[in-house]
Amino acid sequence: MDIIYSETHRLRAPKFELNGGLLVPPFECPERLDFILAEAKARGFAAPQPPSDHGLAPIQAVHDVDYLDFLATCWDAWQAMGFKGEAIANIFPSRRMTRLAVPSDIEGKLGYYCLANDTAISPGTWEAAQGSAQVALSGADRLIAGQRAAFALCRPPGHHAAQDMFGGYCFLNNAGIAAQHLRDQGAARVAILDVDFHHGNGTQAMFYDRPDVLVVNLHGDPDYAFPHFLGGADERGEGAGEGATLNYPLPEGCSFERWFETLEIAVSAIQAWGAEALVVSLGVDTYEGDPISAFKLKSADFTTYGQRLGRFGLPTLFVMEGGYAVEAIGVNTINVLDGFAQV
Ligand code: OKP
Ligand code: ZN
Repeated sequence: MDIIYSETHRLRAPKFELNGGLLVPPFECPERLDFILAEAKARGFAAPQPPSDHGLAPIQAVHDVDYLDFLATCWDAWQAMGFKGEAIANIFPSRRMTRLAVPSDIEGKLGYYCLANDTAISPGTWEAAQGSAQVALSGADRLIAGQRAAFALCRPPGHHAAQDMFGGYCFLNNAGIAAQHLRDQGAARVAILDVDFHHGNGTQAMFYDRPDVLVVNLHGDPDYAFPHFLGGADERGEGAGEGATLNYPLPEGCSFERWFETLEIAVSAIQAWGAEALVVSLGVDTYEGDPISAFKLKSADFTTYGQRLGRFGLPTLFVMEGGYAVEAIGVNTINVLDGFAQV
């Protein structure tokens, strides 16, 4: 299985994350990918390959132009204000704040496009986000060329990013961009299976009214888990997309047995829907040792579900999302890919 990877991810290196009322070193850090690369090498995977440049057009196919322009200019505009720290949003268009115009002021813009103030914009963030999207696009190219599977080792992650929103460590929705690219290159029906602990609100929003991309999430129930305001079982798509969104919220402390039973249901639904290609939003923060999540998967369980996805038999693009137990992220991620490849 080809691994696609770009060094540009290192440009995403914020100093701070607002967590528990403190500015702490971000959970989503560059070292995450070092552990994954080291484990891939140790387990005999071929050296990672750089992405090819697809430009902005396939990104614009799912993200709004004004949002992309904001991401491209945010850091410079923030600095021009004379602010000394990283760009962290502090005001949002919440309920009863209904003036729809996008402010020209950068603090206003930042809040307008932000969904969670855990995510600081720092120098190099836009360049890294674009590189991450190119990794996903190049992974999709492998499926288009007829390969059975590919691993897009994306960073920053993407599944919380919507058409016009960043947050939850995400800026561009890599899985969504890849799914759209597969559609544009001839796949009639593409499914996205999001197994990250957190609900992929951005991916869901992006395809909510579309019948051609099925979005399936297994995640911590938003009642107790980030992102809190999307991911209920009753959200099933709208209009032409009715039925093409499926949500399986799961309880705190969820065991692998319960999780895997739910995966079986999700896989059956994807099969019945008739997907031609599968994009897996691969977050390994379902691990029992994850510092910010609440499921109980052990490292061996990642192999088991990788094997299950391998037996499923669809052309499959794995897109890296979360996973914050850095010392275990390599083993857990490669276990999924290895399990898949064993079948
Ligand atoms: C990104 B991905 C507040 C935590 C805020 C949320 C986690 C974002 C996860 N205590 N950060 O889905 O792995
Ligand atoms: Zn996550």
